[in-house]
Amino acid sequence: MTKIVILTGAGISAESGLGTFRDVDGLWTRYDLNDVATPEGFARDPGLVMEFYNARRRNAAEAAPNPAHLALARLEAALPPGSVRIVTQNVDDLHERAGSRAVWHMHGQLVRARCAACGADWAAPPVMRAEDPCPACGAPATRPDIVWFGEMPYHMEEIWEALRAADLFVAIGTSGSVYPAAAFVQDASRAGAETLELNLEPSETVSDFDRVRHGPASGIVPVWVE
Ligand code: BJW
Repeated sequence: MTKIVILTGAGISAESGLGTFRDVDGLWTRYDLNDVATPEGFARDPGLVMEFYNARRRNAAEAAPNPAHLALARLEAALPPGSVRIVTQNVDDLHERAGSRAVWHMHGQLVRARCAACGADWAAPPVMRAEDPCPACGAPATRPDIVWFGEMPYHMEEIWEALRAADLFVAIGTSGSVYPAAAFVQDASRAGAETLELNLEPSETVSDFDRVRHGPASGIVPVWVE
């Protein structure tokens, strides 16, 4: 059975109307990532960080999966169970809403909340406040279930194991500027996988890929899948 690991980034959701981070009109041109995507920023101003993620949760809920998300769901459905694994850096739920089942959210999810005191996690309400009590321990220590800079991404052991077993590694809509995800192409290559980049433009790691195809995800992903 051929094993395919697909890494996705903000570019796959761009045509669903969700902003990327580093493009000309990206989120990091409007917000300082040190303020909204670090534990230190959250400690300084939890209200600002909650506002940032409450707005993104609202935008993601209003967005719909695009042809790229739908094509990946079709690919998973068409192949034997266990053949396709999506590792997404995205915190939206558009892969799941497109029908993908085998999805790991390495940078967390907008639809989940987490307790900074005991680590419990639960379904996020539409509007979250840092002083909301944790349902498990009662501490007023609610935070978004998001992996910020300096924090350990989720599912790392499982991801490395999947990369070691992969026959094909595909990166879609990611700039290749954030680690450890940016190193997955090298991890997969070393383990013998063929590698393919599908992105609007060459990423920072483009030279590490065996094959590349550049264009909007809604066009090139369905073409690759069919
Ligand atoms: C389209 C398109 C269309 C547009 N169609 N394409 C090694 C060296 C140096 C530093 C480090 C290192 N290792 C770790 C670090 C530190 C740090 C890091 O990487 N810093 C860099 C800035 C250098 N990393 C961390 O702190 C991570 N933790 C960690 O490393 O823990 C220790 C560890 C050690 C060893 C092993 C394992 C772990 C945590 C990183 C957390 C990232 N968090 C964020 C924000 C939270 C989530 C959120 O709010 O949404 O995650 S940052 C932000 O960047 C977000 C994204 O998931 C992530 C990646 O961005 P992405 O998806 O690539 O988006 P863009 O905007 O950059 O690119 C979009 C691309 O799409 C572009 O290329 C466009 O061309 C393309 N595009 N439209 C197709 N229509």
